[in-house]
Amino acid sequence: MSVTTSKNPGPSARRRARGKGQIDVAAAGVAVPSADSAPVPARVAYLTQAELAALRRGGHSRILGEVHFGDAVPGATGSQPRLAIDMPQLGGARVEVWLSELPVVNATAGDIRFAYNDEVLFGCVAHEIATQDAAFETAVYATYRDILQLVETRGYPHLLRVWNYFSDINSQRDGLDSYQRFCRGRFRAFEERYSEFFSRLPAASAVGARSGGLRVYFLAAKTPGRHRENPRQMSAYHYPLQYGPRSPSFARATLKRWGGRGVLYISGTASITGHESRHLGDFGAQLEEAVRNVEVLIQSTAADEGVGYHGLADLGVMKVYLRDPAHFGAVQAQFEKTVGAGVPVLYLQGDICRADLLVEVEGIAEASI
Ligand code: 3EB
Repeated sequence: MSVTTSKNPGPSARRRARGKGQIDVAAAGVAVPSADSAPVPARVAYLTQAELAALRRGGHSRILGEVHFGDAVPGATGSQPRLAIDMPQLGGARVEVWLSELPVVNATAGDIRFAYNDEVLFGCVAHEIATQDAAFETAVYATYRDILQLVETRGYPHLLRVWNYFSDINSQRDGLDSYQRFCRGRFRAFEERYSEFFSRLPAASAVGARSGGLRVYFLAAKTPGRHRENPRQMSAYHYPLQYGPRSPSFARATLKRWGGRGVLYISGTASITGHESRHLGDFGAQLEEAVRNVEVLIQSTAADEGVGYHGLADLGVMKVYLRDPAHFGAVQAQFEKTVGAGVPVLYLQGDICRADLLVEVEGIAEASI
């Protein structure tokens, strides 16, 4: 069995030529990284259930974590980081699997399950809580406080990337929606822990799930990355008050150099320029704007940080979030035309955190330094 993170080579010869991010899953269930991937300690593969089962049967000890998106997602058992998120997958059924090239140790701390190798710590947490009342803010605060405490005490104090999923993200109660409550709780935890607040905020996504309270998973490292902003967008942590009493605490991307490779963890990116949502009601134009934002983020990182990115062709894996599943066919066709058909994508049905947005994209780009 051979699984690569770039199946169905797309139009990009560059993407094909590099074989970037390829992971061969041998019949024995051992991940054999390609030569140029050797220094990167954690990579994402989107695997079928059968591929994942084969990995597990082979006694694969280098799984950092699994994220299961979909209807019939399994509950978490054992100490392995395994998260179930109630977001339908459109046009496929893959598991997001975080693979390590180094030996992995599993552990838990309170309700956080985590796994770590010599370079990174991957963790996840699920809280079955109502997201529409004031207590949600406190639960988010406590979750982030626990995560920050964990990564610091374990020696992986640098958060690179965080994913947040919760139900009723656009539902208003007492003048605040759940996303705004989320932002307040997260802000408080970061503010309490980080003295140089803005400069330490990691890349992130925050997207609505159908049910299930709060789900958070994260990647942290022993050594720092470089948090990046997008020249086309106002920093989210500087958004004006109209979007909520506390601004969203995240960077547009985080660049991490692993050996000779530059890995860019790109935050959830929507049709926002400056601080305003653009192309209301037009999912095609929103997708185009969001992809343009990603492209500029990659290119500006290349210019400022001296990493050999060219643009969209450097994307290794992506997620596309759609509010309305009826848009899937058209979104997929447009995505494959602009970004390419070769990049593995999870298409997920979920509510974008601003009620006026229809699509959001995120991904991981990789190139040699
Ligand atoms: C935006 O740019 C769109 O609150 O963690 C994107 C990525 C968005 C992350 C977050 C929110 C978050 O404001 C929304």
